[in-house]
Amino acid sequence: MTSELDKVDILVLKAIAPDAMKALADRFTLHRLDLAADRDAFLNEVGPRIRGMAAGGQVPTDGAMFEKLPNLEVIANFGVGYDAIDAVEARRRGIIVTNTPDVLTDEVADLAVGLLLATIRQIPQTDRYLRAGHWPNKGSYPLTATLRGRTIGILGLGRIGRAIATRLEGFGVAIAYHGRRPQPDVAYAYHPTLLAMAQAVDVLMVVAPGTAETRNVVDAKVLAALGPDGVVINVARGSLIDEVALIEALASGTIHSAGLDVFAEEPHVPEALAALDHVVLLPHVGSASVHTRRVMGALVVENLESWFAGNGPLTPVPETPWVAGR
Ligand code: 8YV
Repeated sequence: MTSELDKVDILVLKAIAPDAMKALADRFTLHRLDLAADRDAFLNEVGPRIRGMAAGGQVPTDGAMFEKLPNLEVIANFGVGYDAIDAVEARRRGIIVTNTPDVLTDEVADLAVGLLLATIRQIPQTDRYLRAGHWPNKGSYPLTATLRGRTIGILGLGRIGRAIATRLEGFGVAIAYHGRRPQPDVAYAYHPTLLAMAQAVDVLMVVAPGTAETRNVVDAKVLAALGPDGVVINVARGSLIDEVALIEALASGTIHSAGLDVFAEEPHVPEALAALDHVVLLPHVGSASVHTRRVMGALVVENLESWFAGNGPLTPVPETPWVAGR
């Protein structure tokens, strides 16, 4: 790599994939915020030198941080969701934001379908039953609910939502969706409101981005509309679901069960949720395979390299102040 790139100081908010960390260290001068004993003192010292950032891990990246990074040009986020970054404030300051779309779509869709099956057929619970030695003593595991005959409502038919829908077609279930607008190229039933969709389906698959508009959209009313056979699967962001209302709906039997890969206050999961045996809880692992984290990491590195080589960002987010071809 050129000596020009060697001079660029990059702030790393949290370690990303090992290959990417190595590639970043080879090409740039890295400053690890996650290893700093006193983050404010660290940012005061290195902040003015920082021109690029490798973001991720849900570390808040907002105006307060930008104040300490007056020469920041680009933020490359490790993940497709960039709700922890204030992209509008970044745009106001002329800072480019990139994310990692496409490279994780199939991985997250696979996990979503796995979580759906695990939740409805109680796969983790049956594993626990066997390991606890109950099979020889208590006999077969109690019969479970089924995917058969269900209608799946997808909240957010974006890249990942579509990949989930494509997989679910193979399971012979009916598919519906809700989003900002109907998508003319799909045959799935469109519902103009989330509540109307919840009334029409018995699985709610949450895949929409975490934004101010989607905060707590899955509320007590939506859960009640799903009904006692209702199953909620969330692979998006915890912020989309009113977690207190969800716990109440699960505890009271208002809905049947839930499979959650994301939570409101990660990595903290409410004890009341963990105490419920009919939910399946995962520690935010949607994209977490060695393969997919490697390609996500590579895209973070490529975005930073491309920017500092003068070729613009490769995968800018929609809010970012970049006009392709300028
Ligand atoms: C995270 C994710 O980025 O892509 C996303 O939006 O939620 C994940 O892939 C991952 O946890 C790394 O922070």
